[in-house]
Amino acid sequence: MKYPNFPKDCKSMLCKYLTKDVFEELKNRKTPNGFTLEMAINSGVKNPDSSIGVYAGDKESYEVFDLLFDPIIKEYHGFGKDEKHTSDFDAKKLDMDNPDPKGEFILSTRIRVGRNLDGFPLGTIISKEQRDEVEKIVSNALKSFKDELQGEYYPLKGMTSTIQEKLIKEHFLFKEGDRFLEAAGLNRDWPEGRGIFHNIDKTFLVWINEEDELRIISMQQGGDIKEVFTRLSLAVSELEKDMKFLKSDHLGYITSCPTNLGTAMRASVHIKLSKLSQNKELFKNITDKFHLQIRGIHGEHSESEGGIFDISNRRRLGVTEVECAKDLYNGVKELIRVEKSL
Ligand code: ADP
Ligand code: IOM
Repeated sequence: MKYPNFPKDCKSMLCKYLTKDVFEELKNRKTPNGFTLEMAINSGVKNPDSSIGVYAGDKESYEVFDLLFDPIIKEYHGFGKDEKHTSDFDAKKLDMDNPDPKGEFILSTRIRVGRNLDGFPLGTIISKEQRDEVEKIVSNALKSFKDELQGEYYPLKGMTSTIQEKLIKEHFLFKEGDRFLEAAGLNRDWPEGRGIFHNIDKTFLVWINEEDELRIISMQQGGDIKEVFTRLSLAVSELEKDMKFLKSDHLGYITSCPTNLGTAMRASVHIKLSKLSQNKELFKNITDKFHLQIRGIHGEHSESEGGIFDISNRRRLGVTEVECAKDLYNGVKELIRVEKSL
C-alpha cells in the first residue's frame, strides 16, 4: 500500500493527520479482527471532501491506529488521550424550557445516539451472518416495548421504493447509496440486515445496521428538547436491559466514526434562521462559540433549503448526554435571540 495521493485542496482531518511518518508507522498494523489502515482510510481517500474521512472496524482500532485517531479525537472533541469519559443520561437534570415556546423558529427536534453491540465488530467489517444476527437481537428486543415506545420493525429488504423514499424525505429513514459509507464498507450486502423500527407517531425510532449497528432516535415537531431527551433516555435504558453495548472507560460508547464516540449523541433542531443565515460570519461565530454544527436540511453532506438549517451539538466525547443537550439549548437560545434582533 502506497501513501495516498490527496488533492491539494483536501481539508479532511485524514489529510491533515495522516502524515507520511504516521502512515509508515501504521501501514502494516492490523486489529485482531483483521482491520487495516487501508480499510480505516478508504472513505477519506475515495472522498477527499469528507470532513473526517476515517472509520474504525472495532474497539481495538482506536488503540492500534492511535497515531491517526488520537489527534482527530483531540481536534474534534477537545478530548485528550489520558482523559476519561463519563455518562449522565438523567433527564431530571435537564432544567430547561422550550427555547421557542411560540413555535416561530424551530420546526422539529431530534436526538439520536449511536450504539454497537459488544461481541461484534463494527459495521465496516461485520460479516453478513453477524449483521443478520445483530438485526435479530435488536428487532426481537424491540418487540417487547410498551406504551409510547411500542411499534413495529420494517426491514429494508422488501420495502417498496415509494415507502422508502417517503420515509427518507420526511427525515425518518437513512438514505441509500451514501458514497462516504460505501467506501467505508458500511453498505456491503445492502439492503440485507438493515431496517427501521418506529412507534405509531414516529417519535421513537431505531435504525438497524446503518453507520452504527443501532441509531436510537427520539424526535417530534417543535422545540421541546427536554421531552425528546426524556423519551430517548427511557428507550436507551430499556434496550440496555436486553443487550450489552460496546464501550470503554476512555472513549465511552464505541462508534464506527470518531466524531460519534463518547455519548454518540447528536441533538438537533431544524430551525428557520432567514436573516441570520444571510450573515455567514455572524452565524458561524455563534455556532462556534456554542459548540454547534450546521448541517443541511437532509442531514450530513446536504444543503440548507429555505433558510432552514439542522443545528446540533458538535462535541460528543468528554461531555455527558445532559451537557450535549445543554449545548444545543444554549446555542439555540442565542441563535433565536440574534435572529429576532436583526
Ligand atoms: P445522523 O443524525 O444520524 O448523524 P443525518 O445527519 O444523516 O444522520 O440525519 C438523518 C436524518 O435525520 C436526515 O433526514 C435529517 O434531515 C434528519 N434530521 C436531523 N435532525 C432533525 C430534526 N431536528 N428534525 C427533523 N429531522 C431531522
Ligand atoms: N460521521 C460520518 N458520516 N462523517 C463524519 C463522515 C465524514 O464526512 O468524514
